[in-house]
Amino acid sequence: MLRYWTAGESHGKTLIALVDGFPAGVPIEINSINVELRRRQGGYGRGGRQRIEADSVEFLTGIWHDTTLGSPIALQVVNKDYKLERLDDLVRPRPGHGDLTGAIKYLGSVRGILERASARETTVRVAAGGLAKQLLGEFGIRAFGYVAELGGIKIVPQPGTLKEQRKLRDESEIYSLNPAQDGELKDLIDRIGRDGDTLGGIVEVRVEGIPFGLGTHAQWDRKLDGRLAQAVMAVQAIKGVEIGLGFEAARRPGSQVHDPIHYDESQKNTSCLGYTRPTNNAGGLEAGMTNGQPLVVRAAKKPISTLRKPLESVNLDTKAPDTASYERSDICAVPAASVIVENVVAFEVAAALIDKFGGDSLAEMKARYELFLKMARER
Ligand code: EPS
Repeated sequence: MLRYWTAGESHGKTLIALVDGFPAGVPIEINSINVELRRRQGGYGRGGRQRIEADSVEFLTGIWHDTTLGSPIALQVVNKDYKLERLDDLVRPRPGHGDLTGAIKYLGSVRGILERASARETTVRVAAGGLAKQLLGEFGIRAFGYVAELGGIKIVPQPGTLKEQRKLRDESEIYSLNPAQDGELKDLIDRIGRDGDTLGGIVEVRVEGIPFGLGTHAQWDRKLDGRLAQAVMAVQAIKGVEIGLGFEAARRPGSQVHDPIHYDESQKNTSCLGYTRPTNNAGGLEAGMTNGQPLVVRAAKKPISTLRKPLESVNLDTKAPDTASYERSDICAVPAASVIVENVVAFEVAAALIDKFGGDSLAEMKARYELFLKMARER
């Protein structure tokens, strides 16, 4: 069973993830995880914090000669902007952040809540996902995230192969599949920023090369769609998760939702095992199991809740009406969310892969994976 926990505060000394259940024998290439971390820091609309940080991961345990041992992997990303001891408390909670709810629930300070509720914590979720992606890569599985909509503007994706689309996304400062729309979106972010406001958006993640049969129909807490929804919904500021057509499926008759099943012998050696589908409205999941089609997950991110032109709030000490506190923040972190959601999805897919093919060593997993494909083709 692959799982992880994180620890750390936004302006504390460090951020930590403890990854448990990762198989032995997986070669780890640290640079590609650092590339992910730097991508998470970027994208148009970020604030001053990212000019201070230069995130890079350090593995503390579980890896020897750049290869996993099968023992727990502790990793950390150190905060350059460590100043927690010097920061004051906030008395005017920000609507939308955890300030009010957390201070009441824990009978304590707002600072003590916001430091942990902050999306800075996603740094180590991306590092854990980056680790998981190295396992997925051994099976030809690739996760790819991008921004699909920003501030209510739909981005028209440019078609292409995964490689071509990756290039497009990496050219876009919005991390979208249409860099030609960057200008319009950057103008919108600038205008909203000048107004002291913030913007949200929708990110999409596609996972290709995923085999049949990850997840299960048999029990609610092991259905892969349920696990993905929890992992993605638990990313800071995410308010909605869709798989495949998502909410749109509810608006159409069944004949325009379900993906017909065909068989094409020439595709027998691809992840669909020959069972082609002219559409992928199910987003690669039927009855909680992968169906050999690409997985498609979408997430809605609300705008950042720290507004330079603050909303109404109250002073927690006097209970008098006031405006919410403002601290340095981002105008838009939707591009970063596409990196974060890509990596949390990758982690859940890796966990499901281990559930199906065993998690002691990569060599055993590969042998069982090949055996399963052979048996499934003969089914
Ligand atoms: C965040 C507030 C800002 C963001 C932060 C999330 O941090 P700071 O208060 O240091 O300016 O930049 O996100 C990150 C630091 C990050 O690395 O993503 C918040 O309050 O949630």
